[in-house]
Amino acid sequence: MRLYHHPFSFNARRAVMAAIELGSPVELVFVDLAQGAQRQPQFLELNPNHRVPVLEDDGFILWESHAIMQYLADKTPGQTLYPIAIRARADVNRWLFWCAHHFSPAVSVLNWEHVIKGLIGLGGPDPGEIKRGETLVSEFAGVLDAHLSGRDWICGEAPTLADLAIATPLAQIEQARLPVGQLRHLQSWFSRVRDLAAWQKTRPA
Ligand SMILES: N[C@@H](CCC(=O)N[C@@H](CS)C(=O)NCC(=O)O)C(=O)O
Repeated sequence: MRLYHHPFSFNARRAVMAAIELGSPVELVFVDLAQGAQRQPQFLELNPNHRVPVLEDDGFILWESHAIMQYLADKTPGQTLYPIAIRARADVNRWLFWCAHHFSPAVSVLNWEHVIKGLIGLGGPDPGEIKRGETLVSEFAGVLDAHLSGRDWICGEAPTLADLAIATPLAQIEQARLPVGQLRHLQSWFSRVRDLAAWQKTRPA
């Protein structure tokens, strides 16, 4: 299997982390986003949305990071990251959708304003966007923090796809000035995720 990624993409990172934790036999293929490789015809054939990650498995092409995580887990006999029991699986799915629809987009606003715009020379942060991003992140991170009170992991007693998916947008926690410093349950959980081998192995150089 080939997994197209970029080391600075938190969307790609969650798929790469899942592959590592699951022991999936993937070959990582670097897509040079800074040079616009994702808009070249060859890549657009894989993903017309011009985004990483993309998984290629013997002619089957899959994009969307959360779907890739689920697929890799489903291909792995005996794995524990994505429970089989219907309610346990629904719980993980709930947090994966929450990540895709609420948490990641909220964090992306502040990542864009505080980190990416500067890197690609698009000028300073927009105060209106920062306020919008801070409001969104505070709201959703607050939900996560309350959920993590008395829990080590988001679903059940051990890490699942939910922990991997939701942690990667926090990678730039300081540079993106995410307003989560006071959220102590979230902070302790995030330090547990940072101890996972997959987190260490996917740290951008
Ligand atoms: N919903 C998608 C989002 C993927 C995404 O936005 N990837 C970004 C990198 S973090 C990308 O490839 N951007 C390149 C572009 O927009 O041209 C997923 O979860 O896979």
